[in-house]
Amino acid sequence: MDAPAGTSLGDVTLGELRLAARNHGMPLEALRYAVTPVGLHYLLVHYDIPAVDPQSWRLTLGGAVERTLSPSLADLRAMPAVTRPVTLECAGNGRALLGPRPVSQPWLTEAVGTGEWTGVPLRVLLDEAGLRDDCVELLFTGLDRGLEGGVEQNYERSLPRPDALGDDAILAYELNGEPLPPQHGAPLRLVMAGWYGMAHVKWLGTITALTEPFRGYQQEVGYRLYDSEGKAGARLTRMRPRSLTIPPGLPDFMTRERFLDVGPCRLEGRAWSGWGRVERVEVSVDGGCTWDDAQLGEPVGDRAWRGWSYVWQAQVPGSYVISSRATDAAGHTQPVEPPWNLKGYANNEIERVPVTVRGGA
Ligand SMILES: Nc1nc2c(c(=O)[nH]1)N[C@H]1C(S)=C(S)[C@@H](COP(=O)(O)O)O[C@H]1N2
Ligand SMILES: [Mo]
Repeated sequence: MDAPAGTSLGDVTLGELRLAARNHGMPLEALRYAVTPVGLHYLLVHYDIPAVDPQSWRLTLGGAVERTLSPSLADLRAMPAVTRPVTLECAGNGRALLGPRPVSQPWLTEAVGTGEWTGVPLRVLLDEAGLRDDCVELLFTGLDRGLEGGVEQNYERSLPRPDALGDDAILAYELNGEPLPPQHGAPLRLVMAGWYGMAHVKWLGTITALTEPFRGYQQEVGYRLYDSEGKAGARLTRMRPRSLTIPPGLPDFMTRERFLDVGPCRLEGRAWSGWGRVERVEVSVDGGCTWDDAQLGEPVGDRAWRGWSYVWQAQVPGSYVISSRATDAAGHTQPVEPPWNLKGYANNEIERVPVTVRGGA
């Protein structure tokens, strides 16, 4: 079979390994924490972490506004603040499970985490600057710079005006009660609760009110679902539903296969969706042939994951595949067959956790 350009049917390449060694996932056992400890939160950095001096740093908010603003970090900290637990997932999560494999950061399923973000609602700052009537989008430009697809660029993305003015947009300067660490966007990042990771621009330098839609790389080329002819289609916005299980039992060092003993096994996990509250999680222990409802916990927040649990009576030694499947309030659920697309985005296929149940002592 011929794989499309930019994909691979073989082993992970050195280029993918280089990215994977820089950008780590959340070890899935960390699903046990309602709020992910900072060092366990997944990490994705397109270029380099920029050197930013928080003392001299200022945010510039300009373009189609009545007043250009350039607040310091102290100015922003003096403004009204909100704190919100938000589940963040990379749009490329699940990419390496696709065949052929789109060659980029080779995520399996662990590009997720839930942070407690503190900052100024973006609307507060936009109101202070006064958006002109002809402003249609807000552009968020990071201080990090690199080359991608042959284009030298700062990482930057825009939001439509109504989304930027909504409750989900926060200019965050703290994560889990501490100043942002360098890798997560210090001193200031955008948090766009419910949206895939690419929208949450880190290391903010400028915000520009635009009178025309932004046509830069991360909007036009990146973060779109490509059709079979390789034409860029829909832009990615909110996260599709996904449920993951805390890996049960003991892992094998190299294969990561799980080993359990015969008897009751309490399965636990967390599920989220950017389209609404998770209303249902089902569990299967036979590779998706039969499903049972899990018990749901309270969501950690209105834009954060929700815990679930299920007691499995593992009575017969042998091989099993554990799966869980989330359904959200909007009726979206998870597919068995991954929705293949050229850049490997939004693959929320149902997880498969192979386990071996061992008999007697
Ligand atoms: N400035 C900047 N912002 C960025 C990125 C980046 O490379 N540069 N990566 C984006 C992507 S693709 C993701 S998934 C999230 C990751 O956020 P985290 O590293 O804090 O988990 O940040 C987004 N914001
Ligand atoms: Mo991402």
